[in-house]
Amino acid sequence: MAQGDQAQLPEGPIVPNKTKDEIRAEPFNMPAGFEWSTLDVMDAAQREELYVLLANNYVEDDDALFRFDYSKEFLEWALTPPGYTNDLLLGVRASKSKKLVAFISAVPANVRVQSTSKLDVVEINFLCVHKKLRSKRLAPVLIKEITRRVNQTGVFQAVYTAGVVLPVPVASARYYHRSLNPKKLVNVGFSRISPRMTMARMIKLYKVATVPKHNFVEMTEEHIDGVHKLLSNYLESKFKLHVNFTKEEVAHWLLPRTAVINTYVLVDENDKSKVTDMVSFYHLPSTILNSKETLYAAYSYYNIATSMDLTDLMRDALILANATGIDVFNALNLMENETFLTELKFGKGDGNLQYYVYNWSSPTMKPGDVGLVLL
Ligand code: MYA
Repeated sequence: MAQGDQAQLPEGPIVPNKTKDEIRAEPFNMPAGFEWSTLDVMDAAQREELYVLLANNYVEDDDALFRFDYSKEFLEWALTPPGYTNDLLLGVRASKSKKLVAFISAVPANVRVQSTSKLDVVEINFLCVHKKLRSKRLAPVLIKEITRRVNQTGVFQAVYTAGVVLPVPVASARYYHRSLNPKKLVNVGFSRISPRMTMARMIKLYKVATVPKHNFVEMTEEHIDGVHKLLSNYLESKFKLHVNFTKEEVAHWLLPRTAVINTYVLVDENDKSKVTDMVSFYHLPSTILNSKETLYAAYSYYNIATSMDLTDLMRDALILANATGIDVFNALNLMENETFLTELKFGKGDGNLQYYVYNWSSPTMKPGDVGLVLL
């Protein structure tokens, strides 16, 4: 049955799980001249190869003005969470030159989807085919092969996001952008000066304070338990689609890494082990294609306010993010983000980001039901 028919099915798998014998044992054939190659991103040379492939060939905006420029440190973070394996960091090389020309990744996670509280999945990301090899149906082979490899680990569902509409999204979210460096954003074509606005007024409009209002501190190992409790309770009580993080995963995904992920916490004055509020954002710059300069962007990750209003917390998030030297702060209209976007002067972006759960029938959800941020 095609994924497109899932709306009529009850919640659950579309195609039943396979037994080991039913899963093809050998890799799918590559077109002549290409071969499979798993990547070890902890190896600096291989990480560099992946970086170069993505920096030159990964996602661009519709007008081809910008292309994502995931840093090497970011790729290491994104691809090595607890339980990852090189077998699912799947590359394709040209057989002769050994040049890396395509890639797709799967890393393990456990999610809630609607009434299914615990489902082992992989998160699929970084599907990329070199520009010179486009439209040769390499992508479907990569997808089939990663599916086979994931199935061999006993997992039959996956979550992923894409700008394009494929069969069948479970939710559709929209990016919003908060200018922090309006002059640069206008100069590089990211923003426009609207009628009746001047650059001077724009700079004033988007200026943020230099010091946060609340006493946020950078997350350290001593906050892992507190963050795990706060985040798990929050996600479980509010959203229909979210990750069930282990403590090890909280440590991996949220402990600060320079120019990759920032996390700040507020602890209870009377019980220092209790984290009451958290702010987090990750760094994903883009190459500005006509100038080869870089647009520095932070993306809202997981933000939770219990001792203050969420808008108040996000005002501090903007101040903390601005201090890291970014040009723009981006957020999807997921989770409770709609409550602060207007007041904090976010502008609506152009494209949608579609959320998918592979091989799982599920009623569609509003963006506010989604508590999952994929990188
Ligand atoms: S989303 C990011 C995707 N990457 C980019 O946008 C980077 C720039 N673009 C490229 O590198 C290429 O254009 C790509 C397609 C690689 C996207 N997701 O080989 P082709 C279908 C799924 O001739 P190319 C992310 O990483 C298209 O509908 N399918 O095309 C999440 C057509 O199929 P069909 C896509 O342009 C990825 C077929 O490919 C996407 O050379 C989740 C054409 O193939 C897309 N984003 O290469 C993947 N774009 O004919 C699914 C196009 O049927 C995972 N296509 O319409 C599924 C779960 C797997 C694990 C399951 C485990 C249980």
